[in-house]
Amino acid sequence: MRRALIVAAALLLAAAPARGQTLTVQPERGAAVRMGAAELAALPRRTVRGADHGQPEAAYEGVLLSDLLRRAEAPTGHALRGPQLSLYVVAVGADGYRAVFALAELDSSFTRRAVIVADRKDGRPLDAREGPLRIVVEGERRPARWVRQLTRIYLVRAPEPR
Ligand SMILES: Nc1nc2c(c(=O)[nH]1)N[C@H]1C(S)=C(S)[C@@H](COP(=O)(O)O)O[C@H]1N2
Ligand SMILES: [Mo]
Repeated sequence: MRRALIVAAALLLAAAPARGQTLTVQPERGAAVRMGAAELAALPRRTVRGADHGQPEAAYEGVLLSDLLRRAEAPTGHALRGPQLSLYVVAVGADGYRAVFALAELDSSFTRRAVIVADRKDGRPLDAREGPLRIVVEGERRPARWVRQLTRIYLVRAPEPR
């Protein structure tokens, strides 16, 4: 019995993807979409230069957050209009840290500034404190929304004011 339990636990661990390699994207409605290394690898790459607190400027590389959201049915480009402008995104780190972006802030039809989910810094994978995934915002003066150890993305609709 005990042996069977140990074997079962070992099998479960072996089947689990490497921790942190998956990102959960929760659409406004419906089931969450899990994105692993394969899904990320299929998207176009972008590089954003920026500096963390007291650090020299670095080249962060990854995929556009809006490309991930599009895969979770978020409206982009021409479809991001009217009532859809009340949508916002909550980026969550493994420690529960959260930062909010309006969906329009992430869309290349609204802004020139790329917001990426980075997996590399100066050509190397992000270290365990920063990654494996981190939000990086082009042109942002402070890195406070650069969520480290990014695990979840929520798409949320702002409530109607009362
Ligand atoms: N997951 C997570 N990401 C985070 C934070 C955090 O506490 N947890 N702090 C933010 C803030 S306030 C800053 S300034 C930058 C750099 O934080 P650091 O100096 O702790 O690396 O990361 C941002 N991303
Ligand atoms: Mo900060």
